Amino acid sequence: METNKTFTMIKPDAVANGHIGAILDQIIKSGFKITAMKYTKLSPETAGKFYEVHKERPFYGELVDFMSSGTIVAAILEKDNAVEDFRKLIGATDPAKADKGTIRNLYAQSIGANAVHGSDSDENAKIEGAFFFSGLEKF
Ligand code: FUP
Repeated sequence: METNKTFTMIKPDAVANGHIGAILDQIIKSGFKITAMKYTKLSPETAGKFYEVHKERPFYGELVDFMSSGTIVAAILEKDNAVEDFRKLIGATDPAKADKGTIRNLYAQSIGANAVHGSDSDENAKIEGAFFFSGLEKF
């Protein structure tokens, strides 16, 4: 299993609040290389499919509504130890608990509108990357 790739989304709150540039800058300055990127809006069906693993969770409906409420930026990132290092860079799911200087500490609104997604395992990085990007030589 490759350990040098992860998948991220800049979520609708951070896009709407004008933080795309600052977040990408922080990602690049932290040593990640962007190897694919897409600026798009998810339909409720697509957002529902992406978050299917959370289907039974009480927040699933809200999560799907939120993720399909506005533009997002999806990207594949490369770096040694990408999944773990990126989870450190974004901070805890709940921005109130995210370490100072992390992306969620700086830009997230709430546990739901939490600015960015980062894959939680190499296996999920592969699945999530393929969900948005296919047929590319790199992947
Ligand atoms: P994370 O891996 O940090 O994105 O967090 P989870 O996989 O636990 O949750 C996925 C997404 O569900 C979060 F980004 C936001 C949303 N969520 C809620 O809205 N409420 C919760 O209590 C937990 C997660």
